[in-house]
Amino acid sequence: ADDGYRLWLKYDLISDVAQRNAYRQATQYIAADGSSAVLKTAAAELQRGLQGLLGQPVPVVAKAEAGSTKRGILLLVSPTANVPGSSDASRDGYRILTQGRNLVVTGRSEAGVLYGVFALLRQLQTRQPVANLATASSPRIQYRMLNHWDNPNGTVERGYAGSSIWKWYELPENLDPRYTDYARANASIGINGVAINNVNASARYLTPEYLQKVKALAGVFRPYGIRVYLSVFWAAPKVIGGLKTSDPLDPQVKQWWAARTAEIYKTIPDFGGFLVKANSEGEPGPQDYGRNHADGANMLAEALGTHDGIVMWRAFVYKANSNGDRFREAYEEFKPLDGKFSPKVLVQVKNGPIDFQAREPFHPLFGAMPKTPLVLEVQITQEYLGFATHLVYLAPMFKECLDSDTQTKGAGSTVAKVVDGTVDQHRVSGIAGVANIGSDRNWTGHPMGQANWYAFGRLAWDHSLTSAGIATEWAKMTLTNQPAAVATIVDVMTKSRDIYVRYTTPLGLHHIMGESIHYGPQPWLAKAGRPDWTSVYYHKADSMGLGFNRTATGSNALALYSPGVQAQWGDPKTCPPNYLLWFHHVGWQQPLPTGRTLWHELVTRYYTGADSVTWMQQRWASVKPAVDPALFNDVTARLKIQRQEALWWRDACVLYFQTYARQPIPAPFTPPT
Ligand code: GCW
Repeated sequence: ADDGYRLWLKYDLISDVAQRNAYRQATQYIAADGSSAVLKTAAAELQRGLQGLLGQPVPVVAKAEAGSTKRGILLLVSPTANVPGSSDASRDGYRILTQGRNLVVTGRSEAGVLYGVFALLRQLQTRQPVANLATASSPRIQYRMLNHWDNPNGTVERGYAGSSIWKWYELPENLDPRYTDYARANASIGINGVAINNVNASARYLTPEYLQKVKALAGVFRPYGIRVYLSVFWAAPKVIGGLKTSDPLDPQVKQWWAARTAEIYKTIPDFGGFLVKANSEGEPGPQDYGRNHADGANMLAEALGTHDGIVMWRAFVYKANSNGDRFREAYEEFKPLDGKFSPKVLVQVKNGPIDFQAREPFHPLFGAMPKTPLVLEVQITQEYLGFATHLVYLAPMFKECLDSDTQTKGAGSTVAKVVDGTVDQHRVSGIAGVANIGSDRNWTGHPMGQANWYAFGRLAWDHSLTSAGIATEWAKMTLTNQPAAVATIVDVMTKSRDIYVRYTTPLGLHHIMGESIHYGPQPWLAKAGRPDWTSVYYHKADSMGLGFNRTATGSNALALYSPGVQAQWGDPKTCPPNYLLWFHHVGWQQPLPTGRTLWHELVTRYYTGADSVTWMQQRWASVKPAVDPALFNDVTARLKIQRQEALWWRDACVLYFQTYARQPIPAPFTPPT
């Protein structure tokens, strides 16, 4: 039985003999010209993949054999390799082409060749031809990051797949082989940086003891083209440095960080840099000393000095006891700082303005800070999307944000193009995904959650890929190559996110989930640690209607967007129904573009959403003969829970909102008496 450990890098023997033979003929040896660690990794991975897929050993040699009649794969690093693009990111690009009897995999860097090797293996894994191959690709984004929210004690904040995979108490002596498999998986999808610890950070990672552990991990990742980053605790100078302050403008504090950074680079010469959550949700930060985010970020940038490292400063902030609209807060704190950040600083912005909800409009900071490179942060772990229990394929959600048109530099200034730097001509660009990885044997708890890790990497590389295309690749590599089953699985996957939204938060409802655990429905939550942690703050249900008025007659958060976006979303008649209650308080009897009243539409979505889970169960049942039995049973069982919980969400929300709407549940959803 398949335990899911190998992810999408299965390399099982191709059963179709004709196909296998065709591949075998084209891959008789590997020539790796060079001795760098990354190139060696590339050759070894190719050898391993071919051995598995084709069932025969493939030798690795140093040079193509002149005059040989064999057909080989040549791995070639060349500064002039003809890969698309000329940006820094394109250093990671690759080209695969047929040259005479050989296949050449080339890139301007070793990492480029490594990515080319994985692309070539993917051709075989998805049963694409390799004869006359001519394909090339470069990443559009330079820093393609996973963020782990892992703690020193082995827990994972918002992690649903077991504990942390980092065994701090065994490091640096013991290197769990899993670290290597983790690096392989990341490299296979182009991820080149990992922040290994929680943004609610412990200062401990900056101690000499922990730096040795981090160094050991960095050593495992380096041959895979992956650099290590650390989340830092702002008050570290006080907590572990013995200073009286952590004021970024204090000379001693500056000196402390500079010394720490020098020590880090002595230990880890290719250290990637710092990720910072400051003055957010109780974390300390420069504002504690009357300084702003730029003061803090620039001080760290200065500490990095001439080292090739960056600061990713998070914009996920909202003030305690805010009486305004939390939607506006990051914008209000950060927009005035545009132009004030050092060139080594990137500001990391969540996809939406609140907090990783199942559907959010794009964050208004995208396009609003033209002088600052913005990193897009998305959440791969399903904090608000059913943990590791609900099947929700996230590529459509990531794409929805990436494809949103900010219109800040005319039509087509999409979030993707803001982030990849093309809209505002930035040299550096980044994207980060909060990992869903844990110690579970299959890494992600839900077997289908692997697809979200995979899809994040693929979109970080190329945001123009389609959700269905990525799902197809993943399903073939991970589950089955049987065409009808692949089509069914891809259909279920691509519809799953919309289905989840329908049975939990349709029409732009948001933040009505269970208190603090963030699981299940709790729309009635009226009292919590802060008003903007309640549900009623967000849905504003009353006898008149439902939804948060963010137009000029309300919080006016809409004014943060460009005029074109405001015009469309500001009018409930033209606002897409999916965002309606994000921006409008709509009367229960108000007719929507769908032809139904708000109440009727709301109920319709909750019911059809929950029923669609039954559809998912049926579709999944039909692929039984095509997928591994253990994996099939696992997904089947989780779908059963998902159906039960969809009913829980539906009934909780419909009955709660009914107490305000005071309307009967419309046919055909009327429960039998
Ligand atoms: O979504 C929220 C989570 C917090 C998290 C925070 C953040 C790391 O509930 O657990 O803290 O976002 O992104 O900083």
